[in-house]
Amino acid sequence: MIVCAMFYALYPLSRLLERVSAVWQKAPSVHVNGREVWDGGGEQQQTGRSLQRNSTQRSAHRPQHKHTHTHSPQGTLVETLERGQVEEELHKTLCDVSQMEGVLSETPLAGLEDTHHPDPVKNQAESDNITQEVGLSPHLTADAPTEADGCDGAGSLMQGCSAGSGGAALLESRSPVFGLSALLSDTQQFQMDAEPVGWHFPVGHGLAEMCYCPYVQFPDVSYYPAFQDHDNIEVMWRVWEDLSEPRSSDSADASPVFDFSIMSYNILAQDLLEANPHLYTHCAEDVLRWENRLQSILKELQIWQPDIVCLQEVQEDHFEEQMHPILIDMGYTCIYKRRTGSKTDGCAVFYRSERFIQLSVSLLEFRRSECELLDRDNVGIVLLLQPTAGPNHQFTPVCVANTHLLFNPRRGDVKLAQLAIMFAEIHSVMQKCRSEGKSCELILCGDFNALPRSPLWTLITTGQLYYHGLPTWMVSGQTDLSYKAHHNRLFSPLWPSSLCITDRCQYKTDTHTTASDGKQQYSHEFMCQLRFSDAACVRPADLELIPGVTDKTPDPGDMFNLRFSPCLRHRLSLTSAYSHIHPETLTDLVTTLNSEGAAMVDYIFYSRRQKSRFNGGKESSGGLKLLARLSLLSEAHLWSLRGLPSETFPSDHLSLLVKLQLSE
Ligand code: KL2
Repeated sequence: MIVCAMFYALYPLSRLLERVSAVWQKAPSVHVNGREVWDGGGEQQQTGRSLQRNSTQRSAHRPQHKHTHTHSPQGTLVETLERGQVEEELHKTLCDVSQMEGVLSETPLAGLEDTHHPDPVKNQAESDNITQEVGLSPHLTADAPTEADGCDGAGSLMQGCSAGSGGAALLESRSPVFGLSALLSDTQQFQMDAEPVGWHFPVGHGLAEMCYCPYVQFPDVSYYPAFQDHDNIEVMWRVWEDLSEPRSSDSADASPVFDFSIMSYNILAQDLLEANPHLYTHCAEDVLRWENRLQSILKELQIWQPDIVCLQEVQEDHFEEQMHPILIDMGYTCIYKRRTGSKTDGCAVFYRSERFIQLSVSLLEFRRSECELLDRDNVGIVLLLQPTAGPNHQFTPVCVANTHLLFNPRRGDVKLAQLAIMFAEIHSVMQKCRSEGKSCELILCGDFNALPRSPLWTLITTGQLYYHGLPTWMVSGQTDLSYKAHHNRLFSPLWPSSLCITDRCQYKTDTHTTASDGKQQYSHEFMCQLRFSDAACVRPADLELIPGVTDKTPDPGDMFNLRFSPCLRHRLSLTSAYSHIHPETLTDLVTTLNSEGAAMVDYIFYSRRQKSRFNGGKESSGGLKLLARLSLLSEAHLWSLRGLPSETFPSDHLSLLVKLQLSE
């Protein structure tokens, strides 16, 4: 017995000492923002929520690192840890270790294998808690109270401003390569003599050079010193993915092109952050402070210099007092639309005045007094921009649309109606453009509060959605409410005809256009409406009577279906610029993360240049081509960076940034 007890008491202690000595000998770790980073693989069942606790615990025990921000020549944000700080850290951590030894000698039999927390009893209790919470916590919760009614009180602002500089040249792309064995290895690795595996990170010029990090430090050894044998390790988490194809030597390919970049970014309104503190329990106070977040948001804009910026959750006072003056100085024209009712945030679009001329702007409110369904305060902006080019070239205008659809996961019906209004306005703007004989391209950005492959996403990307009997909670895919006995389902018509929007997501009043030859052209929708009008039902006397065909009695069922079929459609042919799966690791990529979960809900959709069947599969002229996109991260990677918001990423969403090419 005594021998047994001695073994249990001394074994963990010896493990600890071994680790300390191993770390002293050789244990440089991966650092981001001057802090060690969890690589997402140490404990198989570890979730974001448990990680968040680790990081909180750690920050309570350790002094904040001082770190410096540097900009690489490409404007890439990199942060470097200084060696002196590391050594200071080392000293402090050793003190932690000796304290821990004291605790362990008092409670030798409890929580021996777990070195996360100095107090093993507390540790056990916490991990139970975590498991429970993870099991019970819904991915996302309904927001009925926060999305409550309110009276209209829209604030909008449009401002012109001076010119700024153009977009940066396309960076050479290289995706990060992660050593899988490093992800799966455990702390035993520190005792091995063999050459350890590590991570490779793209760094430096064009991200082509690789930085080799020989060791990865896991959360369960996070009490141990952070020691580096390099002066600096620069780690870059988001890299440019180059999607451009080499240009062929064809004469057709020599046509002029207009390259530009566009960003979509939900910057997390401070009022919403403060209204939902339970979503940010994993964050240090500092990263939640608006002044700090604003600086990081502006820095991101300065680094990437997007030609067009579509923001969501922009708080009105922050926009007017802080962002707008700075953005004007940066050379942007700014358009802002606040949400209606008592909501204090809204959508904004900024574009470089030097690169685009504004042809039209529509500020949309989705709350409609005539329609009971549309009682929410979300808004959208639809712009028509003319790219500025040399005197000899005229590129087609680009319609830029930005929105933040309703969050409430249960109200897919409202989301679809809001999207239909957006589509109807876009269609109207593009039709107007086409009626002047020009073609028109489209970029639709925003936070759609819907997951990839959800019915709402399917409608956007395929142009149609058969929804008959679909439960409303299923529309966005945000949460699974199938366990509920009763749920509302979607049936035709989705909204009353008083909204004047058809099931093709077009305004009913968009009856005709004037073609370039001056002839009036009536839309199919318009003609269908007239089908059973009195004038149309006057049957010429000599017309042969064929019941159901040439008689004048319409079939009521037919009439109903004609006006609103159980299928929503649109003809905007949109493609998502981002894939929702990492091409190498096949993990889900996310655009938002908080204490309750992570998901992809933000998108940049664009009208893609079509391949023509008639010219040997080559791309037809016109249309947008995706050149590059700034890579996204998986949930595990984001948690390894302490979740969102963080010092590196100032919102609970990541920015989406793509480079597109317009050809004549
Ligand atoms: O998911 V969002 O966050 O696109 O990042 O959009 C909404 C939510 C935003 C505007 O309504 O506020 C957030 N639980 C969690 N998040 C909420 C809730 C809620 N009940 N209500 C609003 N939001």
